[in-house]
Amino acid sequence: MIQNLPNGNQIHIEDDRTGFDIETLKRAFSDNLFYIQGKFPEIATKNDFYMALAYTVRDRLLRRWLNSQQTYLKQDVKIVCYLSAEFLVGPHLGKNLINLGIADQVRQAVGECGLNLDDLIEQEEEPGLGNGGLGRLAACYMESLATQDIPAIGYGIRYEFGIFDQEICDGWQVEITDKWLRYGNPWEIPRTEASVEVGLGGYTESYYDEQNRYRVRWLPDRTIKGVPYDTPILGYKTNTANTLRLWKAEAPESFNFQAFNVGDYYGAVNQKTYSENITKVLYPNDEPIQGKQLRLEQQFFFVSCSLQDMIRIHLSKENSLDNFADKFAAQLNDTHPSVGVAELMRLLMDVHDLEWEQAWEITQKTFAYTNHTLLPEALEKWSLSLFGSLLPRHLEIIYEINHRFLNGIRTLYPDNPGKLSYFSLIDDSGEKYVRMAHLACVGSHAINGVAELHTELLKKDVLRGFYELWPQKFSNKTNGVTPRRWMVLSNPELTQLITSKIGDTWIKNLDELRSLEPFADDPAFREAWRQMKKQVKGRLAHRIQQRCGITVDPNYSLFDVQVKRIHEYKRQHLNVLHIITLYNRIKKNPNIDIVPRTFIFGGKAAPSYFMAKLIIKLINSVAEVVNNDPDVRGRLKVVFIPDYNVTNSQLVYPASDLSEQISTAGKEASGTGNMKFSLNGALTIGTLDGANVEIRQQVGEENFFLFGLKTDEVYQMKSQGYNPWEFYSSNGVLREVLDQISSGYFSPGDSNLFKPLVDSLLYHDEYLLLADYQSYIDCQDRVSEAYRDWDNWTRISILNTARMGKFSSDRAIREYCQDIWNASSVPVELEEYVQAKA
Ligand code: C3B
Repeated sequence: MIQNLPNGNQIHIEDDRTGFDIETLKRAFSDNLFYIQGKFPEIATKNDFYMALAYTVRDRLLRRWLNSQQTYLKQDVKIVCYLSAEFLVGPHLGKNLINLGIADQVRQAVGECGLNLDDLIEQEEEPGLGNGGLGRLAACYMESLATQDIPAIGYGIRYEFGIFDQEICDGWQVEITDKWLRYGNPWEIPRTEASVEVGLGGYTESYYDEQNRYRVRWLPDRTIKGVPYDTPILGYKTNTANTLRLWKAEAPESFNFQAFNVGDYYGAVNQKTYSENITKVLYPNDEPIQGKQLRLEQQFFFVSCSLQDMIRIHLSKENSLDNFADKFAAQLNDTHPSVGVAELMRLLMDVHDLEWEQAWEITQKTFAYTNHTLLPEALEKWSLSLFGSLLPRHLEIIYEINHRFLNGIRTLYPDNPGKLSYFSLIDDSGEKYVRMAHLACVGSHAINGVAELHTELLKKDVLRGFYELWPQKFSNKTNGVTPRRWMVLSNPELTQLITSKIGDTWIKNLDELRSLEPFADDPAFREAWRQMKKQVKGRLAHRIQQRCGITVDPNYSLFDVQVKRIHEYKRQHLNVLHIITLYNRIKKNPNIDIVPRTFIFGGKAAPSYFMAKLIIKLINSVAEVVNNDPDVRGRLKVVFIPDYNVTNSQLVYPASDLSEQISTAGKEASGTGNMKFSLNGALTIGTLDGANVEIRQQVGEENFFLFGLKTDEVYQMKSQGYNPWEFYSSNGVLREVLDQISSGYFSPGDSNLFKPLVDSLLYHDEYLLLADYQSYIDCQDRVSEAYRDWDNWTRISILNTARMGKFSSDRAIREYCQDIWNASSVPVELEEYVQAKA
């Protein structure tokens, strides 16, 4: 901080809330412990120390945040609004230290206070406000937006309970409520003054306004208050800090007076509980939940709050909404916020008096839609009766959008009722539904998939008609991940090794990793890389020992890792078939020369997804047998890491040798874990699915273990009437594995336990495990052979990291900014707040 002296000179003063000096940090830390936590060191808990440090860091964020917001207010900027029902941001403390560039100072400062920084970082409860890939992508994108100085707001839901904590009991998943707010959240600031009201239910009526224009108004029968909670999202080594604004539902101010007056105390409390329910809990499915009213209420609630907020911000700077779309870009993260199309129309017409045509132009120019899935069952739809009873005005608007849209279709395809029912926003083939993807497509000026293959399949299949109609709306935006969290924070050893050779500018410009390539041929560098990998694997081995009581060998064993949500299409059970195959080889020939492997799994199953939960049980049951069989002599180990989340994943990616990306071709939209592994030097075994295709292109075919059917072969096999039984009966090794599972070999005393799983493979096998089995096993044998040549494996590992620059979320965000959002950088200058007047 600079202070002016009376004589006009200036002196440098370290401010306790902004300074980076060690002494200043120590003073601020003690101060916060005393004045915020109300503790002195002797009685402070670890959490008190964590909180004191978090506030110390938050103060330093606030300065940048307020400067950023001030800059956006003063300047003519376009703001990117990322609308997402999920933001899986991960713990803040460590990340903010990296982005502020003060990790070393703070480590020293707390060290001098007798504390260990890593212990304090570990205290943080991560905000699990997402299920998996989609929510985590939103978090990476917020970080990259800030890093590239793009004004942005992330709009979402402040769930009181995030994704459940997973415990494993007797091999089964048990779900525990995630009480992440229990000890307070130092990173958020409630902004009660910016609360908004959201209606639900009721009816609509038409009227004529003073100018005798026909108007409609919505008279909801319930009102919910939305209170924003803001969390600053700081960019890496820049002054920009953007806002993650999450909405909490509360009862409106006025809710209880009347009820209290008539003595209906319970009725009043009931209404309060009802309101607060809306943001109570995250739905723990990574596919949509059909027909749950509360879920639709959540979606509408946060979208309406956010759009009202955007309009308020706009009108605080401008006197008309005419140029709204020039000042805001709203990205729909999947269809979850797509009811926003109807809500923005309503706000513009019913509340702000615009005519349909202008409102529609603004709406289409504002919104863009990202699709994240190809699973047909995952396309969101809401029954007309539910939708209409909750959002009667929005249903009218959707009918009108549909009417106008289908008029256009009728002109384009005369006498073609098939086209009308194909395109309609209303599915009326049976019970009637609102099709949210159609609403999103029609209401947006841009539509994108999240990997090249995925976008092609959208155009060819899922959204084919829309592509034929509006080819110019479609583009691909391959996902990316932030190297700050997934390399610098998670893997300091790797970061240091890379930086020792090529400097540290790669952290903001990931393409520079390419300059690492020549070092792949440098024996000394390879040795250093190997040592680094060993050290990082040792850290995970230690954690596995602590958490699971299983001893694994970080030095000679190949760490073969599959971490992601448990899903049949992701085929964790194919991985298990391979483990059993290796186990059987050992049982037949205990002295067989086999490459030691540690199979590591992690991931949550949706609580109502029976098959996924059975897969978890199978993994743990196989682990029990394999880990304890003396014939195996520790050469194979199977580990299921409980409660896979952002925090745990940061230990896992760096320690992996082999990344399992083995979904059925055409099912995984992109994947982003695949990128985190490869950036950390793991080699990939994978199908030609999602972003695997592009990863393979980048790292080189010879450095990627490819197996399995291609997308068109999958389609072909299915259309020819796939019969898994043929693979079962013609492959003795596979048959033995499946028979073993059915016979109860891994479930002593309950031979029927895994019958549903085996039956599903033998009689349906929707995801073609049996068809891909042999190809997978052969490929895994090539992996083992490759791993025997450590030196060459290391070379390939280095090349993997060096060639992954494309998968930075910075690149993805640049593409969105250019092609979809028309948004640009707005650098933020730090202003001095303390200015003594001369
Ligand atoms: C996921 C997809 O399953 C992944 O392939 C993809 O990488 C990510 O989104 C991010 O694009 N996804 C998800 O996590 N939840 C959904 N409801 C749909 C897709």
